[in-house]
Amino acid sequence: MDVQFVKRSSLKLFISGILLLSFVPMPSLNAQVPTEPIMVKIKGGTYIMGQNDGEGDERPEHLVEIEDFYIAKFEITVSEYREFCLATDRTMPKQPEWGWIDDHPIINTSWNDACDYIQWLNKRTGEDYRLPTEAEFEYVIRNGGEKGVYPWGKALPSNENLADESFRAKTSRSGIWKNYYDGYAFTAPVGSFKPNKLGVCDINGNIWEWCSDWYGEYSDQKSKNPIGATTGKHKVGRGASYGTDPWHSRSASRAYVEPDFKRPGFRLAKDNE
Ligand SMILES: [Ca+2]
Ligand SMILES: [Ca+2]
Repeated sequence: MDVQFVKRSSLKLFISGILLLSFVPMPSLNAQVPTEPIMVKIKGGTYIMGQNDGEGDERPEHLVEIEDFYIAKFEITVSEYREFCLATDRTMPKQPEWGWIDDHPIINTSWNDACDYIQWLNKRTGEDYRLPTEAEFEYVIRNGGEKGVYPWGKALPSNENLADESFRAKTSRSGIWKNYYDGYAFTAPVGSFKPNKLGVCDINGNIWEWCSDWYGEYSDQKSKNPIGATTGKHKVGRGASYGTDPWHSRSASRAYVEPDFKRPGFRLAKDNE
């Protein structure tokens, strides 16, 4: 074949390639497929929710029946939340003092932020993610409804990032788990510790997390898949964090804040696979 012809053909191909590329729409960040969480199937059951000798709002202990559901193995990470912010032109929450680290849990989100994230993810994936209910959350903390003050029994915790000696060393705070060394003064990469008996990580440590419920009083009646008060002023937050002392790390411990309060993180749940 004539060398000049080959050269000219290659040049033509090259130029038409460039022209073609300039007309093919490049995928934007909006078109990227969002990262979806790894979900763990939780087998339902009946358990005793609350703690009669805890805080007043943990009384009365009452029976709750939970149907099978799915919960995310990990808290939503900084990088997952950043995808959402980039795709929706939203600013990230207030950066914590240790900075944004991709595989750490997102923090400083409001309940409304969490709902916006879920709405975006559902729209993009066609899935039906939601926040866990408070009753589901306690069920998972309790390894599927086990009794007891702490999910790890009476010994020191072994698989959660709590207010440990490294937290005291950094902050001089005294409300800590004495003689417990988990190695993280602040947040840890999600899944740094062994999962609980249900296969879920950081459910009672690292950061505290939003539940779907309006905060309300417990009733002594048995309930099935309770979803909290019908309305209210505060939303429920659950699970201990890197800054939580022993009293507030109890399985039944409840927190409640206004839905635009920006501090917790969150994880997703789902009814079906
Ligand atoms: Ca810690
Ligand atoms: Ca957590």
